[in-house]
Amino acid sequence: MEQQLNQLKEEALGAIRSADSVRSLNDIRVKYLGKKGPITDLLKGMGKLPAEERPKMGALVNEVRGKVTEVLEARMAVLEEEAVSRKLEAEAIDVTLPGTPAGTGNHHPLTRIVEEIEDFFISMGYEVAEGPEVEKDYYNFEALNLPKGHPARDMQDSFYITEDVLLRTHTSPVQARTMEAKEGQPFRIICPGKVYRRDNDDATHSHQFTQIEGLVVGENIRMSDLKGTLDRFAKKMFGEEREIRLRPSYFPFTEPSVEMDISCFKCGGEGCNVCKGTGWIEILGAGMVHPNVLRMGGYDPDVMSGFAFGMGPERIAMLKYGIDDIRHFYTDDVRFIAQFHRAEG
Ligand code: FA5
Repeated sequence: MEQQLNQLKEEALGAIRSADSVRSLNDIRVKYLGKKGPITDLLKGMGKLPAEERPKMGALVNEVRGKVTEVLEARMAVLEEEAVSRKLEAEAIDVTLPGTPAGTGNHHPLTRIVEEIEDFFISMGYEVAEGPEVEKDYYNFEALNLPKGHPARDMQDSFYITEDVLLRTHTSPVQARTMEAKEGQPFRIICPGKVYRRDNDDATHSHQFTQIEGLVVGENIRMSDLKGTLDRFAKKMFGEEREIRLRPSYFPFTEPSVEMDISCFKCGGEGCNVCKGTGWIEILGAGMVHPNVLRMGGYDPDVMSGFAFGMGPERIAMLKYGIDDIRHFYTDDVRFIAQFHRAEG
């Protein structure tokens, strides 16, 4: 029996040494030390031994069981530690690796240009005014000296909602609304907003685009004030060395009316692809407020005068940033928008 025990011990210790996982070691524990294992069997068989041999054999079985348990527990500790470090290794995070940058948003180029223009006029004492995009025919046309049937209404193809209501075709109705609200007082306003026209979309036209309107009304407001204001504006937006020129034009709500060109910022006036060889680039329409418009707005044209201008910021942004198609502003391609990220001041 002693020999049997020693053999059993060697077998168990060998199995323990070669166990390579906590699970297989647990199986070994059950196999050798469990209730149905050989050691328990041996202990149970002790009763059959002669009484004088029992203490010796009991001690021997206990010794074998103690040894097997001790070695098994030591091996178990090693395997458990290995398992933990394997798990940690698998879950390890290298904090020295560079992080994934979180994408930050930035202003749309159109928003930037509108804000830049607003800031310039605010610095000159203008208030920002707003008006509805769904507008009465009266404010969009009639109050601007464009009665029903006036041929110049065809200059701006309109989206009518009812006979008297339409999507505004320009920001000029805010002129008429502001004059009504100011009740004869002098004022300066700038009005950015969306406008709508039945134009076919192409590289320079959109059926919905942005305009910025400016209007100054007061005593002794003269053409030279308009020219000085637009000159400062052109230099601020396109560089101090810019020249402006005013060409005669026609708008029903201004008299005289002009269109303003700036000297080409690419070639400096010599002629290039941006200015189509002319040296000049058209930027906006403007003029002295027509006496009829002042009168309809509640101002006496013999006492008060004013100047007005209107521009398309998409076209200005296209020129300033060299954008070749107006549709880029509306197709929301982040690759287009992201190009203006770093330029943001
Ligand atoms: C007007 O709308 C006048 N209300 C401007 C004005 C205001 C003149 C005050 C005098 C006094 P016009 O139709 O030219 O004018 O349009 C003004 C600007 O809007 C143009 O110079 C152009 O930059 C822009 N624009 C016109 N149509 C389109 C379009 N379909 N897509 C994009 N921009 C356009």
